[in-house]
Amino acid sequence: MSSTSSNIWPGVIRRYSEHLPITDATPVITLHEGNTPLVPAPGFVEAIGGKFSLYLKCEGLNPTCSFKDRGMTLAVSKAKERGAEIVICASTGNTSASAAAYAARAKMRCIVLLPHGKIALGKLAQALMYGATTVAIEGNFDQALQIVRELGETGKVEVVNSINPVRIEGQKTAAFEICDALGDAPDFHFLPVGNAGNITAYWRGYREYQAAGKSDTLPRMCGWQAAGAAPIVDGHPIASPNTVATAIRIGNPASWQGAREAADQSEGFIDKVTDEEILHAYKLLARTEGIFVEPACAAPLAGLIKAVQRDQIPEGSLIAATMTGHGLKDPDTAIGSAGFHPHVVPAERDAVLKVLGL
Ligand code: AN7
Repeated sequence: MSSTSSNIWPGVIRRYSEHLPITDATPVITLHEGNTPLVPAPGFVEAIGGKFSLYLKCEGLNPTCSFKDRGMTLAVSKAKERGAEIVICASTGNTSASAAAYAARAKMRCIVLLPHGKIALGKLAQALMYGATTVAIEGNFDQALQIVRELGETGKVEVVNSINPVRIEGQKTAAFEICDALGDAPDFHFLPVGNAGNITAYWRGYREYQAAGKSDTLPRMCGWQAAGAAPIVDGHPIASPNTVATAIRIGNPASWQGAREAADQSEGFIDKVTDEEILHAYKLLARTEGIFVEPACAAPLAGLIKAVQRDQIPEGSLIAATMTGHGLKDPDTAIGSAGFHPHVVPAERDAVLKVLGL
């Protein structure tokens, strides 16, 4: 079967090539990322007393189970085009998993700098399995990113953090997919904010699609940080950020300005929620919809609960929310949060019936 007659989803670079900075000379390094489902979540909306439609962009269904694959396919393809041999990133986990996978696919070496002891287990497993060289930093993400910036200046390595502008270009394709699925942009877009690349990317994507005549409206961009790591909301960098949502444990976001512009230009906002609120929304989503996301994704869901309480969402609104990473990324938080207290019984039918009260 020739590639033109194939029905295989080609990945975001080939699907949205006219909107991306590539040429015929760009080698396309893809794991056929993108095309993730936009899942209605009426059970969650009912549980929180909302009167609107909520659609979840389930980015945990990308090849490495997070949204990072959209930007990484482009970052690694462009690095390969330039002849780079080594890619490097700092990461709270998902960027490292994605960089390691695409580097393996591109036959490149990958180095990842991780905040020691603060990486969810699934993400670490991915970086190790894909063969990345992992360096554990006795410090946080912001410190690791500073080191990566300095290593990038040596010219020996290609930085694939979102300070590399092509990462943002790739990530904007999620906004295109949402418009393609809904027929237009939603009224609101909720998402978690850490290093702030993704909110910057979505806003760019929505604006470019409108400018290209492929959508008519623009959403209000509503970003959510964790209270212990909310530099944009608090108005200053946080030296020692902390939150159960380790993915967004970031105190000095690289795309701070992009996030501010997205919120301000779209008449949206950036706000914060506590870890307790995050863990409540995390479990509520799993139990009302059968959708298991990692804790960072629950920040915008907890935010939605807050927005309903504050009466900020007009009746009948259409809201999209990005579920940035899969729940299996962080099994420790899941088990700790749901509680594991097995009923240990003899291997007998009656014992099982008895313990179940049936
Ligand atoms: C699941 O992997 O920064 O605001 O190093 O993994 O674009 O940073 C991850 C961020 C949200 C925040 N949800 O996105 C990294 C990293 C999940 C994430 C974010 C991240 P940005």
